[in-house]
Amino acid sequence: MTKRAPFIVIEGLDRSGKTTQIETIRQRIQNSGRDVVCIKFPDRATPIGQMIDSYLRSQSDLDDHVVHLLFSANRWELASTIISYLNQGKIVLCDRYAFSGIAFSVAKSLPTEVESPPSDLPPITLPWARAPDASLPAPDLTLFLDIAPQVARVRGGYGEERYEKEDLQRRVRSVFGEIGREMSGEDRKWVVVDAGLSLSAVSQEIWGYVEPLLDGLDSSVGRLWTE
Ligand code: DGP
Repeated sequence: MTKRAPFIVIEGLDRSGKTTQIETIRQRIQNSGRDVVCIKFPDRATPIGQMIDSYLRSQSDLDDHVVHLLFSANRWELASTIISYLNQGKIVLCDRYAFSGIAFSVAKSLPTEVESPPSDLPPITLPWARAPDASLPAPDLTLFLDIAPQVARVRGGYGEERYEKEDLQRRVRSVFGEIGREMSGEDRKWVVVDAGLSLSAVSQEIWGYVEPLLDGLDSSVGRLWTE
């Protein structure tokens, strides 16, 4: 049986250096002679992605539950493409995935220092947030680039988008921590990388996790949260 390629996800807070690291890994994989495809979520090019883009740039307002389902639908739009790349032997490097979906949506429902107006709708909990993404293609490795929000802010400042605020990023980080505790196990499919280190130290550490997967896997692509 021919092997399939690995599915590798990079997660992290805004300004954690994901984009730079993904480009470095992409080049190293390519230099090793393998095929690699980069995917980024949200994919703002699809019709659903355009709704998300307008929301993120505060050009439209949507209920948090609706936004959550749009982000999930955006991932489902590309689910079969991801599986087909992997089966063709193309390594998929993915910038954000379902874990960002959970982290950002649950974080918005956590209590804040400033009291928010009461809502008729229930807060978004972890099990509720996970449900629409269950059965999506499961990554073989997720690298979480961890950085303290105050360090990320100093690095280059947050931009103009809706979620780029230190207080929210702090809550997002704590939900990522919870997801990480659930996901970490013997299989090393979830790895926390200290993104506060130098670019070269971070990319060297990442490469140590990526390299063993490059020759492919015998198993078929897994499904998220089905066991
Ligand atoms: P990026 O293009 O990586 O800067 O992501 C845009 C913003 O969208 C960023 O603040 C993180 C947020 N985000 C990414 N994925 C999701 C998701 O699935 N759900 C929610 N609510 N936010 C997300």
